[in-house]
Amino acid sequence: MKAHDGMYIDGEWRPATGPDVIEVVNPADEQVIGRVPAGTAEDVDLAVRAALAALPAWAATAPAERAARLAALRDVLAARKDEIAETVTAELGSPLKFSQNVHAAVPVAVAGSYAELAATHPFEEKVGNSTVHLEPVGVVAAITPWNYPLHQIVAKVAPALAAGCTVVLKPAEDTPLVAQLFAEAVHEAGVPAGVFNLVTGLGPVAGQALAEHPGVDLVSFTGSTAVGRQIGATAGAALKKVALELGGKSANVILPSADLAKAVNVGVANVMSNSGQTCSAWTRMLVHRDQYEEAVELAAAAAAKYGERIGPVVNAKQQARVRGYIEKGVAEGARLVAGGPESPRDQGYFVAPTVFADVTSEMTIAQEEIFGPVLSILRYEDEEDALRIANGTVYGLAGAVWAGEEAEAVAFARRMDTGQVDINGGRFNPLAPFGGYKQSGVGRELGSHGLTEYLQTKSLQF
Ligand code: TXE
Repeated sequence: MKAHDGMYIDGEWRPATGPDVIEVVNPADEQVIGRVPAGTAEDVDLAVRAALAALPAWAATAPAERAARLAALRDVLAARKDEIAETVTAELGSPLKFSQNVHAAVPVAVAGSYAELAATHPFEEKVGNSTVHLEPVGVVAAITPWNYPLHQIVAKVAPALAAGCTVVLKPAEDTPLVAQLFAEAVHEAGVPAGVFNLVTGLGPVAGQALAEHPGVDLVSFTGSTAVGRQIGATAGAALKKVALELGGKSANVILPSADLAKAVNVGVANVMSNSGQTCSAWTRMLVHRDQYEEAVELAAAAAAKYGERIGPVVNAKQQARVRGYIEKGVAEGARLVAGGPESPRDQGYFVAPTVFADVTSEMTIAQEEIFGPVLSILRYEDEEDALRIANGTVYGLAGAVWAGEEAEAVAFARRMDTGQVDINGGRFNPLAPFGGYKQSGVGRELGSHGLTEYLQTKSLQF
C-alpha cells in the first residue's frame, strides 16, 4: 500500500522530526502493508503553528468559498472511492463490499452535506436590537479512531472547515493510510495551505501532545471512554472546548407488536456489521418473555449465517479483549447459542459471530462495551421493565425500537435516555445529529448540530 513517510503540514508533505515509524498491519492476514511516521510533540507543534497561521484568512473567507472547497473535497472523495475502499479493507480488514458501500460512500455524503450547510447555514441572525454572528472556534484538534476510519475524520474535519476553523488531525495508529489519502484529497480540493494538517502517531505521544497544545481551541475526540475522560479533564483544566464521542451499549427494544423475525434479523446484522466495531451498535436485544425463545432461535440462526461474511477485528489486542468478554459471559452464567471465544480461523484477528441468551442486565456483557461481534439477548416482563433495562447502563448513544405501529415505537423511544433511536429499522441520515446522553459523550456530530460545535457566538447590540 502506498504510504507517505512524512506529515502533511502547511500544504506539503514534510519529513517527520523523529525516526520512529508505525507498522500498519492487515488484520485479515497479519501482514505488514505499510509504514507511517510516528509523530513527536515537535511535529504536533509545527502542525498547530501552521493551523494558527492559516486561521485568520480561512475564518474570513466567505461561506460560499468554504462551501466550494467542501464540494470539491466531496468530488475528490467520490472520484477516489475505489482506492479508499481498498485502503480501508487493507488496514481494517473489512470485506471489500462493506468498505465500498459504507467506509467509502458515507464520507462522500457527509462532505456533501457540509458543502450545502456551509452555503446555507445562518452565520448571522438578528435578535431584537442585536445582530448575532456565528464565528469559528479557532484551531481544532481532531483525534479519531479506527472503526470507521474515514467517516470519523470527515465527521470532524468537514464541519470544522465549514465553520471556518483550521484543523490538525491525529488519526488512529491502526488506520493511518486512509488518513494520508484524505490529506491528499484535501490538497486536491484546493483547501489553502495550513487549513488542514495531518500528524500520524501514537495516542499517548502525538495525540496527547495535540490535546494539550496551548494553540488548540477545541479538542474533538472519538474513542474510548477512558481516553475521553482524560482528554475532557485536561481540556477542562485549560478551559478549552471539547467534543467527545465515546462508547455505547445500545438497546434494541422489540415490543410485542413488532414483526419479530424482521426485528431480530436486522438486529443481528446491525451488531455483526463491521465485526461489531460500531459505537452505536445495538448490542443488547430486549425481547418480551413470551417471544423470547423464538427470538433466541432466530438470532442464533442469523448469526451462524453471518459467519461467512464477517471480517476480523482490528488488531490482536482487540481480539483478546473481545474473547475475554465472551469468556466472562460464559463464566457469569449467560447461555452461549452461537459463536464462542475460539477464533474461527488460524490466521487473522477473527472472532466468530457470537450470541448470548439468558443475559441479565447486571452481567458484565450487558454493561460494558465489547466492541466485537457479540450480541446479548435480555428478557423483559412488560414495557416498564424494558425501559428500565434499556436505560440501565452508564451509556446513552443510540438504540432501536420496533413496534407494529410507528407511534407506539416513538412513544417508547422518547422515554429512552439516549441520543439517537432507529424506529422500525431506521435509515442513515447524514443530517441527523449523532452523540451521547450520559457517559456516551459531550456534543453532537453531523448536520447543523455538528456544525454548531465548531462555532462560537458574538452579539452586537445597537
Ligand atoms: O481506543 P483509544 P482503542 C472503544 C472500544 C474499544 C476501546 C479501545 O470499546 O474496544 O475503545 O480502543 C488516541 N491522548 N472505542 O484503544 O485508545 C488514539 O491514538 C490523546 C469506541 O483503539 O481511545 C486514537 O487516535 N489521544 C470508539 C484515538 O485516541 C489518545 C472507537 C482512539 O483510541 C490517547 C474506538 C491519549 N492519551 C474505540 N490515547 C467509538 N466511540 O466509536 C489514545 N489516543
